[in-house]
Amino acid sequence: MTFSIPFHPRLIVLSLLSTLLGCQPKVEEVAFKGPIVIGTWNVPEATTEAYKALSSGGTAIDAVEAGCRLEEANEKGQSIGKGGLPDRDGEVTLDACIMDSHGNSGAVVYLKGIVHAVSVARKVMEETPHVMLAGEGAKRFAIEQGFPVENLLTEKSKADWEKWKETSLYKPIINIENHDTIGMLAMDENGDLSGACTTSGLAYKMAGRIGDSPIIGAGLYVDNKVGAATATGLGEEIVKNVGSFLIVELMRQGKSPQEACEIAVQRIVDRAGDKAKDFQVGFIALNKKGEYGSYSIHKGFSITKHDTSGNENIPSPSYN
Ligand code: SD4
Repeated sequence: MTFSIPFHPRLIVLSLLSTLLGCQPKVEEVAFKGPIVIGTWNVPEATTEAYKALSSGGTAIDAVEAGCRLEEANEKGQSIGKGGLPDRDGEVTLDACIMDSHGNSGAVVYLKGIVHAVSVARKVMEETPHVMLAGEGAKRFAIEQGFPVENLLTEKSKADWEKWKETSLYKPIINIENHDTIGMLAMDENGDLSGACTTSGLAYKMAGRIGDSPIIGAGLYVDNKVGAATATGLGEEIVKNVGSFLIVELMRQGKSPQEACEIAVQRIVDRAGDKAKDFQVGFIALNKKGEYGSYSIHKGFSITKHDTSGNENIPSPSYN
């Protein structure tokens, strides 16, 4: 399945100009320019927030940070930021990363007590010589940067964890809700790409567990010459195939974002075999022309896209 490119007003202007000048370019020769933002799952408020940044001349990196921040602050989302479900010891720990159009990246893992993990990741990228900070060090750095410390465990998530302890059965559930870890990709008016991914990880994970979301190449990858990809689902399976990097490399070889997402899912299914019945992985991708795609192992995944034609949640095609 291939999604079509929205017919951007700039293309019309370029086409009219070139007709007047007597040289009609082929549409494919004209690079599509943003703004466009896509996000994993049904996140219309986050894409609206990101698009607001893009349409007021903001950069793609500002847009993805703004969109992710909105979900991190949303206490109802139990997979991200404040209100995230805890690990099996009752600790909410956050993982996030961000990558800009120059190939810079920053990440935090096992971050406790700070809501806006994505912004701490951006600070790691911009203010330190490193790409990733973990645990206590990440928290100390966030406090130095002026981030407030908060209790991230809400009453609802605490009650759910206490209920879970009655059985203590660890079994990540496919599409537990229609809204989960957020990965966002954006192209700004200059045609530059950026991405971000933020999560509280899998509910009731072992203390110290890190998934794909903060790992550059697994949960997110951006190459401003080619495109960008991000992931959601069972991180252990995404890491093993370096999913987001794979998708960008496939786009580099000429695959569309849709084809690249499908091949990456197929790769995971081929490796995992029968076990793939029991876990979900979903990818979204955006290329330099503004074409996008999404694919998951199981039904129920979706992509939210905001471009000049509006804000839309689109069910993702899937392998099963
Ligand atoms: C993780 N990929 O920590 C994340 C979880 C997730 O939808 O995406 N849930 O493995």
